[in-house]
Amino acid sequence: MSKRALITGITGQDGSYLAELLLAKGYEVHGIKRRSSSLNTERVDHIYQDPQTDDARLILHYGDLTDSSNLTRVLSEVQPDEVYNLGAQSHVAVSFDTPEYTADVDALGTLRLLEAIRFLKLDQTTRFYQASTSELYGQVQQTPQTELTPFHPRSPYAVAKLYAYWACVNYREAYGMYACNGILFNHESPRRGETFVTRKITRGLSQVALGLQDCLYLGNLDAKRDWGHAKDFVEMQWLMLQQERAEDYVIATGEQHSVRDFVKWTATELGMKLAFSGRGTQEIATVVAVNSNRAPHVRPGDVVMRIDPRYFRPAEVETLLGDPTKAKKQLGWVPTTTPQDLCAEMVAEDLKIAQRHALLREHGMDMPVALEA
Ligand code: NDP
Ligand code: GDR
Repeated sequence: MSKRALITGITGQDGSYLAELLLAKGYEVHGIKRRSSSLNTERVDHIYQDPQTDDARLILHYGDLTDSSNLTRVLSEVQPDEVYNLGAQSHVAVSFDTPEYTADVDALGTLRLLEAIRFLKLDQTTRFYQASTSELYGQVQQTPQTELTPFHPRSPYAVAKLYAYWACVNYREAYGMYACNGILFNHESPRRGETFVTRKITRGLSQVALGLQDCLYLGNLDAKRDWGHAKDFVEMQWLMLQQERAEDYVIATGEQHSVRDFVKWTATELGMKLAFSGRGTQEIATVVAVNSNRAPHVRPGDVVMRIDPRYFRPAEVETLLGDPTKAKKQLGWVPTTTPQDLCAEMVAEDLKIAQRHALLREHGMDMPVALEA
């Protein structure tokens, strides 16, 4: 009999890669999707199977982490061997605007799931993965960060995730549940949401290169992150649930770069050489040389990046660097993608999207390009 998994957040970046991985391993995969006014299944459309067919192995259920009765019903119907709780209001900056909602989904949503598992007496059979985060370290107490580094969350998002982290540990200790926290550092891909910084940069500068946008506006360029590839990271989520004992693991590349570095790599991929000048909110990036085959709409002297203070956060996480030694030893973790290769892959995909937009524009079939990011 094939294993059955339930993924919250299946329509997100990680959910879509994890669903692919589990389907390839022969699982029956159930996912919870939210009702929205426009379609929100774009990331899983390519693996969607018609529910009318008898052997459909990807089944989507409407639901929401704020709705206990829904979660209980779906869990009761599915009786999963493994639950991956990836659903979340996952944007740190947005959590300052919607702190209560973020706590409801990210903190209480996790508790609702754990409690539903217990209520349905699935706690001795169902394994649980919690999408914990390097944001827990916040104002870092020690570098690099390990499973033992103290937490100091710096946003409503991180505070909510801290609650979820401890709820997961508590259900393991109190009820003997197989429940793991994956403390994952930033991971990106061409499927990354458009408002996270890496994707915003690769998408924005691709549009600048093709004349669809004049300039990219960013916030804190000095922030440093440990960026890996989402595809690599979801495999570790699965592996954490295949061990003899439930434990918590840091997953990171062990390499750190700044947002400014990511802007430079992206520009290089697009055939632009940039010079950064000015300080703080006055900093700009000017094109000093350009390959006009790759960035036909850009000229030397163009300012392609400026700072918009709106993108600074009330409390910033300045620097994160993970130490994945435990995952390397126990899970055989080896990151396969360098951050520069990750950037190149993201640029290649965003350039294709920008080229489609440019082509439509050329033929008078202009499609509005989503602006706020
Ligand atoms: P995304 O933002 O891409 O996906 C989030 C998913 O959660 C989407 O499917 C979204 O649905 C769903 N969701 C949002 N609100 C609710 C809700 N109220 N009820 C049910 N589902 C909801 O995130 P990622 O894939 O990048 O991240 C996956 C998880 O890992 C998240 O919990 C995130 O906080 C955590 N994490 C991510 C890291 C990263 O670098 N990517 C690092 C560490 C942790 P919809 O599509 O409808 O919006
Ligand atoms: P993060 O990712 O907050 O680390 O959370 P994000 O890409 O949003 O920010 C990374 C850093 O870049 C700085 N920054 C900007 N960020 C955004 N979004 N937009 C900008 O214009 C901009 N300019 C500079 C930020 O200030 C920050 O320092 C992500 C999410 O996926 C979380 O869910 C996850 O838990 C963590 O990664 C690990």
